[in-house]
Amino acid sequence: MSNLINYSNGEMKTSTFEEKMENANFPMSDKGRVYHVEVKRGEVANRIITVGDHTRAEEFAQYLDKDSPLFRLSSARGFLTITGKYKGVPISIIAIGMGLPMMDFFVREVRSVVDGQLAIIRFGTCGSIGAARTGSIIVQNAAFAITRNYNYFSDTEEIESELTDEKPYNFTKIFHADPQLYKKIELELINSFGEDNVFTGLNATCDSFYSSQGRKDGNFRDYNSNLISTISDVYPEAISLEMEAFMLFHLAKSSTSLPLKDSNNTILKNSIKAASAAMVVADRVTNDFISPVKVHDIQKVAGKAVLNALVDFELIYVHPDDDDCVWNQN
Ligand code: R1P
Repeated sequence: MSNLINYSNGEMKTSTFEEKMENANFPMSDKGRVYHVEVKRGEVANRIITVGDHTRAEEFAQYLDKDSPLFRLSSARGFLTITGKYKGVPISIIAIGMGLPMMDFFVREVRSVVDGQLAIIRFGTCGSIGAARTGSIIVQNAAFAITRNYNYFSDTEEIESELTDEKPYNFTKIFHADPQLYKKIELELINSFGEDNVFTGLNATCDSFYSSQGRKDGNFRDYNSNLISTISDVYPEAISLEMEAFMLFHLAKSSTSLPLKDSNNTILKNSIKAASAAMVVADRVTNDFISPVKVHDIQKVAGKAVLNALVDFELIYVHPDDDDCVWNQN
């Protein structure tokens, strides 16, 4: 690990909080570091795999080229950025923790420090509400969000739902993954796991692991006993539940052309290409939950598949590949 630049133990320790933050609108330090992910220009590649937990990020990072520098930055807010090369192509693996806001922090802050297009693949874990059993993989080619309708719970007394038009959970419209990117991932995963173990379909991103995924918890009034069947009524094609993919697809769809222009100065829309896949850890049909050993076995194979898909995905406009980039610093 001699080429490891470990900011946790090195000169950049707690850098963000020692650096003066400027611009309350979009806080950035005087050294160019963003407020929560703490990266600056040259520390993140245009091709990114994002995961929930740090262990998964480290497992995937084992596949990065051994003869290239490996950059690591662990932020005070729980983001872990690992940047190196895979098959000679710059790649970042970024662990973001859980939930919609963490995906929002990550996508916006990283977007602000990288020039050109971003290709972002999420590889996560999910629950299955369809035919996929634990240990199989779901390629999430589209997602909608289920959010708790907080107003519904404002009454301290029991709510008679018949007396109100409000519903306890809101469903958004569907947002889509980039078709080329998700098909590359699907192909790589099928090659690795076999056709019977890879499912492709619509995902529900929920703002709670518990209430808005229909889990029962007697300590709270959640009004969610019919939620899983409501999902099937509203979106019968939904096959998985997790907590981030919708925000990724939504922000990719909302991304502007900045900083993209083609050689004729034509403005190009949507600088972010996004896709998502997840291993099934919780089977909400049979109530089975995966073993930790199986999670690591699957991650090892899936990590390689996702990396292969990502380096094979063409990006026309990328960050200047100069000496300021961590993957060029020995
Ligand atoms: C909940 O246990 C977490 O696991 C899933 C959910 O989306 C949520 O973040 O994904 P990750 O394993 O990627 O975190």
